[in-house]
Amino acid sequence: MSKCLICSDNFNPFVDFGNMPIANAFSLKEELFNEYTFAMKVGFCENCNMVQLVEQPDREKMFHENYAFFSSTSNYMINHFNDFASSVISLQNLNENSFVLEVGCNDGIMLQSFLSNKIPCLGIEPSQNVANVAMEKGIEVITEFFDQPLAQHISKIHQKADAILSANVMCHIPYIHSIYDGVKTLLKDDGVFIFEDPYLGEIIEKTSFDQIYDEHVFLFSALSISYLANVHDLELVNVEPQITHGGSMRYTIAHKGLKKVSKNVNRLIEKEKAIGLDKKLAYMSFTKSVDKIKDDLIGLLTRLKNEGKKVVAYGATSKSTTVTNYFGITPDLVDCIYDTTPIKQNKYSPGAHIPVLPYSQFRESNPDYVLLFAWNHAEEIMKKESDYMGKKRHWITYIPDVKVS
Ligand code: JHZ
Ligand code: SAH
Repeated sequence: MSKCLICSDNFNPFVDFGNMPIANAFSLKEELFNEYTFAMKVGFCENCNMVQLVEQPDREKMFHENYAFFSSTSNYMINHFNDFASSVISLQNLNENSFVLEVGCNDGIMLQSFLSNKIPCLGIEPSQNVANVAMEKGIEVITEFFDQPLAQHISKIHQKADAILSANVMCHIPYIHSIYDGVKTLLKDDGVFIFEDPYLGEIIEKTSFDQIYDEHVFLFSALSISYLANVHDLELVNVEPQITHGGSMRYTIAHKGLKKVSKNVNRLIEKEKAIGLDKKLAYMSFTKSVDKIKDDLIGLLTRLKNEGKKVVAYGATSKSTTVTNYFGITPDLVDCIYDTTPIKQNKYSPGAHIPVLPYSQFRESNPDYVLLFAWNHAEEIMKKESDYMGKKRHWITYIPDVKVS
């Protein structure tokens, strides 16, 4: 039995992925024999409906001065965050007297839009290397982990916030109660806390099991977020689905009773109950679907190897750490992974030890098949590579099921 991080109730895990390394710990050859691993199991709390990792590595093992994920590697995501910022500017009528805080601003992909609109803003980003990129853009950044004590400190040196924003960060934080206490402290009476994360409903529907890795402590739904907000005298007032990261949800939270609650909130909660996200059963069949993808993908890769085909992968994503380690995909089946991120290149993927090579070498490698680990960016990537792939090279995707195209 494990204790729920939200309500302290007991729960049992519904899936066990075995021992997993840190998803973004790309290693040099000499570091390969000293890899940290943790037991990756996921459970569902029947009391508060939160889906969560049973065990999490310490935050310093994941977020530090060599953090490997830089947000601005996708042009689509740059536009997405520019649109996100514009929607907040009009929702809250922001101007040069306002104040915006972003938790986990990474390389400044979203705050750069506030900066160019001359709206005062502050980023909180504990990973020094990505924070440096944001600071080089002229953005003010505190390079610490956000929590209640830091919120208290910020409230002494800044006015309260008209908007507290966050993308793909809230689901990374096991000490989430401290974050919500911090939000309660820092948010103006008419302020909004808006965040987005991969959405549980989409993960179950698409069997996108690879959204589960060390950094993703929680898989949120409207059910679990409304419970959490309520505990902190806050309220879920809007929900807006996003297509990013394979299907995300943007949640808007305000002080309880101070803003009108959109009809979308209840509609989504009812839909979640209708598809059974509040019952154990949905999670049991999810595990079976994951194992079907495993059998199909390993079967395909093994057949291609026996036929002497060259298979490479595209995008050394965090998600691929779960895929390669749970499925047992080694350099035997996939030669290497091409990626545009310099800090990942000429290193080995966590656990599976597949070489990660610079994207600039992708085309000369002349593969027969390309396994798309960055499937969430499929539209952007397939468009970019369509001339090169032509008719004689094929993409392999595996969410929601294994497909060759
Ligand atoms: P991508 C990360 O997940 C980690 P990951 C984190 N936990 C999270 O929640 C989300 O981001 C937000 C490369 N690439 O976005 C760049 C190309 O090579 O799916 C990246 O290494 N060529 C914070 O790691 C990777 O693929 C391209 O054209 O699963 C994409 O990683 C493009 C578009 C990307 O996130
Ligand atoms: N918002 C960006 C970055 C997501 S990566 C995007 O959507 O692309 C997740 C980021 O959260 C990392 O840069 C990590 O350093 C940061 N992070 C993790 N814990 C945090 C905390 N407690 N406070 C602030 N940032 C945190």
